[in-house]
Amino acid sequence: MEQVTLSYFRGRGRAETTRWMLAANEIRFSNVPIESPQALADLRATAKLPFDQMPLLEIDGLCLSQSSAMVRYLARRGGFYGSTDADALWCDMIAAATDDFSETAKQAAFQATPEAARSTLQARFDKFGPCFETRLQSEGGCYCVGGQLTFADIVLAEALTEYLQWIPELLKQTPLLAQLQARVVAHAGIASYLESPQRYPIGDDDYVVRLAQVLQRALPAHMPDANRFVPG
Ligand SMILES: N[C@@H](CCC(=O)N[C@@H](CS)C(=O)NCC(=O)O)C(=O)O
Repeated sequence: MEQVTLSYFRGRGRAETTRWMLAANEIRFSNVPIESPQALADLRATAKLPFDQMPLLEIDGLCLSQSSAMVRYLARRGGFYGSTDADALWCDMIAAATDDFSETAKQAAFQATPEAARSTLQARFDKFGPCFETRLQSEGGCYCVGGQLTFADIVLAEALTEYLQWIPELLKQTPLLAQLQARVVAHAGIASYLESPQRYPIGDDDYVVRLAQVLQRALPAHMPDANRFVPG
């Protein structure tokens, strides 16, 4: 049986939505952590990265690049793209808005202080949260599209889960979003993934440093010796 592998840093980052979608499909996979500039150079030398970027998902004899393409491939594979063209369009629109919303969570560990991260996250939630809540309300309350679980719910719940780790009381005023997040994390495949050793911890300073080291790029300016990994 084919091994499904996901090559990325040892962390959630831009690979996490793909992990949730693999879990929703109950597809077993292995994380392949890329932990040094040489490991990244070796991966690039395989020509499996068409844009020289991670993550890389290897599945069904294919090398998938771009996390949004991975999520949609897995949505089609598992029937998480709604039932009609209009459903698919709404899935795409909600997932794209979720990309805008979740980027702030991906950047949170790079902020100078936890307070700065929380305040940026709260402002972003204040912009998008009511829109997502309204959408859920207009769809009957349970799911974002067509009364069934789609990848839009899964990526939105993944983003909300990140936000909640920073601001536990975030969803007090948006009960439908709170219920959606709880419903998705209770999905059998996703719940099992979240309890597994494959689920990495939330990004912290160590993660930020490891990422800069692998990419040989500058650290956030508030960190000591911010250019320590930049080749001279
Ligand atoms: N839109 C892409 C972004 C991928 C991306 O920026 N990957 C980073 C690591 S998180 C990377 O490989 N950077 C190295 C580079 O761009 O050369 C996705 O979501 O997959």
